[in-house]
Amino acid sequence: MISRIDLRGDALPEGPALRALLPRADFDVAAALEKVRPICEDVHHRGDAALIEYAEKFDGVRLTQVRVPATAIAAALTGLDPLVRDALEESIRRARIVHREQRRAPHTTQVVPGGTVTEKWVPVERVGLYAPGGRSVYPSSVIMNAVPAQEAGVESMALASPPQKEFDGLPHPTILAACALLGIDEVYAVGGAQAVAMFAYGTETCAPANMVTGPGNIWVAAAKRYFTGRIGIDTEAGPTEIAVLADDTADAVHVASDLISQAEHDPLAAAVLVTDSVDLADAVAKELEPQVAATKHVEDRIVPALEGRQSAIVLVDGLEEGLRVVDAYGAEHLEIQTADAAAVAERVKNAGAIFVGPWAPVSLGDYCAGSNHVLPTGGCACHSSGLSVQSFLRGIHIVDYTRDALADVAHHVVTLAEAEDLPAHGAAIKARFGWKVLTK
Ligand code: HSO
Ligand code: ZN
Repeated sequence: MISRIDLRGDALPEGPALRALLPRADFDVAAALEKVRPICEDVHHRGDAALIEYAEKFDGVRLTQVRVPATAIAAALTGLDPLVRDALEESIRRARIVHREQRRAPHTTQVVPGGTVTEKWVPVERVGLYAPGGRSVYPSSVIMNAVPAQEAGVESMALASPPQKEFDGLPHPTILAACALLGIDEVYAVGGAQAVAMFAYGTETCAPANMVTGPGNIWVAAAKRYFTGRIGIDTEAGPTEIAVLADDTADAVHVASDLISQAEHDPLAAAVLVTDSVDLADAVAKELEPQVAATKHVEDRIVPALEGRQSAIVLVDGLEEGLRVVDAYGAEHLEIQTADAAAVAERVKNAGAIFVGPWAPVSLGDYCAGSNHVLPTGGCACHSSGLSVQSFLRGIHIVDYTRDALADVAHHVVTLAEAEDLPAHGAAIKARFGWKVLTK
């Protein structure tokens, strides 16, 4: 079912050449960009009327208003299964424990006597969160987006999620209930690229936001790319990925179940096992069969995900090569199922999040580890991090120099200004000292 890539024998190539040998999904955001551009501009020009029209076109729902009434949010919480409520509350509690410790205090550096630079951290003022509907109704993702924003001190937060036919045009009730548990009372029944445009431009009912975060399909990713540079975004979330680096100490039953767990998200989801043990590779391949057959989303997601070109068992010569492969791949989620897993995890350079040993599967991180599950996909872990309090903060430098401290460095500033052919820059210094700069 799952393909095999055998990298044993010859020395592994470097960098991009190694990456080219590894599996990855096609997720062509650039092509989708052309399609979302007119939608975004339509929302810009026609506001709520455009949103209502798109709800009818894409979601098959006739809305009278885009804002979800407070009574509907409260009713969703009342109707929530108490066991789900308990679990969501525990997820929120653990996420808060971790994210609260990510807050940053201002820091002042004394550069020279009389000259300081203070870095202060200021939360983004208003954030729009996106929660997908349809196949991916994930209240856990509402938590993973809202908690870091709240812990960062974001004051204004709104959520958008597609209107659902079967719920009278409201977003899915568990999404609304999660909002209630998180204290989010500004919710819009708007989905797709049009939701990102609503937050970016604002409409009659929704004030514009400075930043949009949250997972979504390719249209949401394309809309985020369209607005990049105008508003902040988290990452363009692509299909979920799991890589497992395992040796012959790993339990094939666990490895197989973890691979399937992320394949369950999407037919384009990626499941990659990297191992130096042919026995483990064989055992996992064998174990996948009955486990896949026994689970729910077999035909629509898991089989296409595992059989797709984005998934594979990769055979390597030893752990060192395994580490090179997982670093080249830069998985969204990386499990280390080896002897001395913690020491191996220490050595990994590229991954969205690392799960160490037999008792920390990705599913734990998806819901209740306290870690964040909004993570870089598609190899973006090589340059970006997952969502955190830091994502919602801006560091601002405050520069404070005395006359003497400026006088002391003035000649260097003037020299550099002249070297860059920007004499007015130098003049701004000279003007403060009677147009004379003391040369040292
Ligand atoms: N594994 C997904 C998040 C998720 N899993 C939501 C279950 N629900 C991407 O990290
Ligand atoms: Zn998941």
